[in-house]
Amino acid sequence: MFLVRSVSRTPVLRAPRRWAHSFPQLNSVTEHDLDYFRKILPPSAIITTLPPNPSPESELEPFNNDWMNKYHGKSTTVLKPRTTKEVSDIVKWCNDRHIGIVPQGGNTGLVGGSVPVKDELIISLANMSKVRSFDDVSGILVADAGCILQSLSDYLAPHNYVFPLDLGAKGSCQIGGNVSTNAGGLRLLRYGSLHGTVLGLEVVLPDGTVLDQLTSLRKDNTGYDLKQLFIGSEGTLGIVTGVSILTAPAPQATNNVMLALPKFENVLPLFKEVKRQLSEILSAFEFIDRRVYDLAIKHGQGRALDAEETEGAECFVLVETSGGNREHDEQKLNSLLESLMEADEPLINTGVLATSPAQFASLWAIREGLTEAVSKEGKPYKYDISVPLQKFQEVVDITREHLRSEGLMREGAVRHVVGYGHVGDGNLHLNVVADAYTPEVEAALEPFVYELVAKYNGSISAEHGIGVMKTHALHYSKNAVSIDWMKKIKQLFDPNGIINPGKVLP
Ligand code: FAD
Ligand code: 2HG
Ligand code: ZN
Repeated sequence: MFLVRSVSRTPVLRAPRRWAHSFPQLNSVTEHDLDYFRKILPPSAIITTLPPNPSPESELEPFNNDWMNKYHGKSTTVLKPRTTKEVSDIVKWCNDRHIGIVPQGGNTGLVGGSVPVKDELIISLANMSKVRSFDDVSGILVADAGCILQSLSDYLAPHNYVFPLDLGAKGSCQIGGNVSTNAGGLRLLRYGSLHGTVLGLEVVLPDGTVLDQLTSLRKDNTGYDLKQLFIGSEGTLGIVTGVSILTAPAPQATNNVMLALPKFENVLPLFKEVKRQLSEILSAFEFIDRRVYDLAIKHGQGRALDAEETEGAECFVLVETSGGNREHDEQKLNSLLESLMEADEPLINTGVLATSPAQFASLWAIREGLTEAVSKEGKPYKYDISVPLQKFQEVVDITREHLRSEGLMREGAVRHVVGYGHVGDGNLHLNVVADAYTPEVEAALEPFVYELVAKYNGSISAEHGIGVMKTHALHYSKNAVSIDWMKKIKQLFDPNGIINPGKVLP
């Protein structure tokens, strides 16, 4: 077992909590603004609770509340433009009138970035969902920002290409939202980050200007690469309306296997061995601790493994291979499993190899269903962190012990502290599942978790972003000079502070 010890608190990290982030002086949407929006949009593209024809509040609810139902906005109006020109006209109007705007994709973000802090206007990209072009020689896809990730994967399948990003929210999240959060997901190990695969963007800037950088070139070293600024800036610098992205040839064979490990200490030697033996065909290496596996099964995510397959397992690793030759790949995977099982001191108890597409999907359903499972179990506090791989379990155990010492590991407060994530990318999802979001639990977790991460020189946000949740904690992962330059860039692009106010920057 890991040594559970309390965290030494370095005074330099004890900056005061800055809950009240700077929020610019902005105006609310009025009937006068609606008169203008009605001139450029059809009635079906406007949802508003303002007179003279107010929609019921319930129609605004899905836009005002985030996926976790943790963050709540008070917007009166959602607009759903269909073209870049419409987005540009709306943004220009709002900039002139100093009206705050929240760009919204699928609203699956996990840091409160996609809903208003106050009553900002919501611009939903849902009506911009067309594929603009696809080149089946280069694999370059150009699509509207509102395309849903799953629909892009479905579009590519008959062309024998795959999207270089995959994540559990693929049925709702949009490519514009993915780019704006620089989503990592389940395929990063194989295809790398969006900073590499996105080739060009079309962005409506905060003054309404359209920045057209929708190039389809693999190589283009002509000056500053502005598109990189928008990848991961969470809608604080502009609204992404189009994306050009390099997709990948579909693998001819995919396999997966769920490995049950007797102890966490085996995960790292296992990762080394799996990489060594599978080399180029390894496409995912995902970690699931025992507690969260049990929650997934309890809440119906995937089919449970047999009791003898899970007995004595402290954690699981889902390994996926994707390659060009089925026979060759299966041979490699089988010989990996044989060598793991026959070792003098085996790193695994068992390995459950999918032998049909249904089993393949079921193993992935367990992993992809973890987020849903913890949400069904209670109210999750999510810490999406990068820490050295050796520290994964320690972070989970230390956090649990800390909550226990605070008297919070009890009914009515915290039910579970679990860990899962992308071992291959050094990204742990620490989830603290509570009965309710309360100031008491939050005060016990923050800045405790952030200090722990900083102690390991980690990142307080590996892939979900900062949103509204972590603005006050940005300094744990970025120094003062970096934050200062981020603020200067924000000021340059958005001097009136209208685009996604209150997000990312303290
Ligand atoms: P939204 O939630 O609508 O918005 C997210 C942010 O981007 C907001 O700040 C918003 O203002 C901004 N934004 C959205 N669209 C635009 C646009 N067109 N232009 C400018 N700004 C925009 N994340 C991962 O990284 N990896 C995962 O594996 C992963 N798995 C998930 C699994 C589940 C079940 C859920 C619920 C979430 C998961 N997420 C994951 C988080 C989330 O799905 C991603 O952050 C996703 O990229 C958000 O896309 P979206 O369209 O829902 O964006
Ligand atoms: C995942 O990897 C997502 O499944 C969500 O990034 C993580 O639920 C979470 O905390
Ligand atoms: Zn993740």
